[in-house]
Amino acid sequence: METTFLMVKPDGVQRNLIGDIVARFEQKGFKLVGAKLMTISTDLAETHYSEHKERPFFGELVDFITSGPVFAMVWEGENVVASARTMMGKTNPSEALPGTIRGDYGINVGKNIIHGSDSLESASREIGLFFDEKELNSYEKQTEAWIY
Ligand code: 3AN
Repeated sequence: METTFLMVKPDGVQRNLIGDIVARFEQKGFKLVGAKLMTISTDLAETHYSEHKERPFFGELVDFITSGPVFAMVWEGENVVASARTMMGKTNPSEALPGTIRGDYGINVGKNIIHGSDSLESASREIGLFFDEKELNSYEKQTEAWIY
């Protein structure tokens, strides 16, 4: 089974979207294995977004992601990395399809509500940046027999 790192960004927290976003992934059939509300330090933000260091919007991105609490999560399931990206919709909410999180709730590329790892490698890196091993829960769910 794959795991991925998802995070409701400060705009999603302020707009009361944590519950809706968690519900979408639960209802899809994925399993929540870790979650916490936290405020990201500048150091962590710069490390997390280091691949965008040279981009003109890097400063803005770091300021935004540290501007208020985020809801960090680890989800587990078959093909969860790619499925979560599909459920999130395109980076620019104006191009994201209705039915996706960004398509349903976003307008602006800077405030696009949710982050999700874009590959297995980034998932493993990002989970390690945001969570301690002991914060991740391994458990069985009865419903899995009806999902897989
Ligand atoms: P995604 O979050 O879909 O993986 P990336 O990795 O291309 O997208 O971008 C990381 C974050 O940088 C995005 N979530 C978005 O908030 C921000 N971003 C991307 N492009 C722009 C832009 N042109 N202006 C401001 N922020 C941007």
